[in-house]
Amino acid sequence: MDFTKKDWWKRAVIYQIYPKSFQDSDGDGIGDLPGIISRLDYLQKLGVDALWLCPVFASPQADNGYDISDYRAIDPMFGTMEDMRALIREAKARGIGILLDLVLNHTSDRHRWFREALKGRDNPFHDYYIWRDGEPGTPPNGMKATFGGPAWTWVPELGQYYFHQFAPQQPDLNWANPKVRQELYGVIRSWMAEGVAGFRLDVIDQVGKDPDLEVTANGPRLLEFLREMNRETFGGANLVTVGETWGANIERARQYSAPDGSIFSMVFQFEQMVLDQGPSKWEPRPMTLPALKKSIARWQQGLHGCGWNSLFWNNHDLPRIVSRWGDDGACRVQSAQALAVALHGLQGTPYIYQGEELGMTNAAYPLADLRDIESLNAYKDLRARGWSDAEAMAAIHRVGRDNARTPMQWSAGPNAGFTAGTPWMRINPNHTAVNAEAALADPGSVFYTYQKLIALRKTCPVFVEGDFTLLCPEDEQVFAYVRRGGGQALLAAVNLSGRPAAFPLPEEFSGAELLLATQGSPAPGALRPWEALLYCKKE
Ligand code: TEU
Repeated sequence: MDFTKKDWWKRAVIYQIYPKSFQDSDGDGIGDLPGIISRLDYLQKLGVDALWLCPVFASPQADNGYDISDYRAIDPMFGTMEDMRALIREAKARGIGILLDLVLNHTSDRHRWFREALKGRDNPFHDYYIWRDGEPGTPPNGMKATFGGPAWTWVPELGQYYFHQFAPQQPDLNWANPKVRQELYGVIRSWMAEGVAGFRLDVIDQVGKDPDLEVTANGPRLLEFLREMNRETFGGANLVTVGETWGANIERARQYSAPDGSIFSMVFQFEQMVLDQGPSKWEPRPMTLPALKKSIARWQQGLHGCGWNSLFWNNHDLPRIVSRWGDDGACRVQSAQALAVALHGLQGTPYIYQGEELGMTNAAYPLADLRDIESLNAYKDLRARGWSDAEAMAAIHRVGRDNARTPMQWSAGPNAGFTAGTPWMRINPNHTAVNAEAALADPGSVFYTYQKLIALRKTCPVFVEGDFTLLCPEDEQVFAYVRRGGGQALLAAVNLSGRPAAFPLPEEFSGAELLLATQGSPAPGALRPWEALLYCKKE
């Protein structure tokens, strides 16, 4: 990718790496930066333009790096600053940029700022965090932490509570304090000086919070803070910036990703990914294809020309898509391919989460093999609420974050080629069949569908520029849409079910070029189970 071109990220495909689970190089059972360097050729072959690394900064790992104790240091488990510089350099040599994951909403409770803050109310760092006076046992209000329990933790020595949206080990920073903001901007500038291609900003729509009003996302001062951050750091630097914004609606997303570049390049929003979530993430509700299509269509049309979206089915917080909305049994390959095509035909910047290009699946591990703080706390909570062991485990197996975090499956060999030591997290036993080596050797594999989709985005302008019209919105099996722009029209027709589906090719595409077909020559008027087709024609 030519990173000097304006808005290069609109043409990019980004690959997300969970460094702990990608590739170990030194046998300690934990993935590391030299391990990533050793796999750059694989990533170049896939064709991706940038890598988003989940946090690799110094961290006690209460939340696998989303609890940072030093924003300017690499955690020794991942390597050194020199390793990071080598990764940036080696990736760049292959046309690949590096995105760092900045967690600016909170720090670790081991961060020097928080250790200082605990020393007294008059310590200069005290006001870096959010404190309220109170009495033990009576938190300022009833706000709950995402990972269970109250969002307020009592510090007897200070006679105060501090606020944490996530675990108690992740105290929220006080963005209302201008010194905090300046510290963080300094961090961003120091990483820009290292030559990164951009940043993913963790839960960034929460930094304008007002805990007294019980407001976290989209708080009263949010836009002011985000615009200031932009002006003082990456604004005008032609980097890619991705704001993780769980709480964004379309109107908000237009502001966060405004084409004037005043905040971020793009949003990373979850409306589609929570359609099957009930009252809590552990309590599902049915999701229908028409509902999914309607939501996607709203966002496609709502941001066209006035904002920019991320396209993803997976990340490190979500279960594997092939297990979730595909078929991870007999039709694993076909359904992974169908889901890939359905997503990569859309407007936005596609993200591939490590192993998605192999069709990696969920892993139903016993409690002892789970590692995620969220799942481990949820198990206790759900049991305390009267759920049986089987019910709690079924929920965790269905949506737990550990599903995404099992080590990358490179080969059928010992530990899937991930480590020569003992892996920090158990490896999915299906690595004997599902692995990169096997995928690379099979022209019909999921890997090559992704490779082709990435290449198409680079050669056909309609992928980047086209508008969006949904076809057959009520059809419960077929996801089909037409996009027009850049002198081309694109038709995507995907059967997202395991049954054959009727699909008459729209007349105007009868002579069009077949760009991609996942199951050989298309059958007239129909789509095979999980079949996906892309047609393109000149306009
Ligand atoms: O996630 C934001 C977030 O809101 C999630 O914690 C979400 O609620 C949860 O995953 C649902 O299961 C980001 C990171 O992506 C996540 O890994 C971190 O744990 C979290 O922030 C805290 O930094």
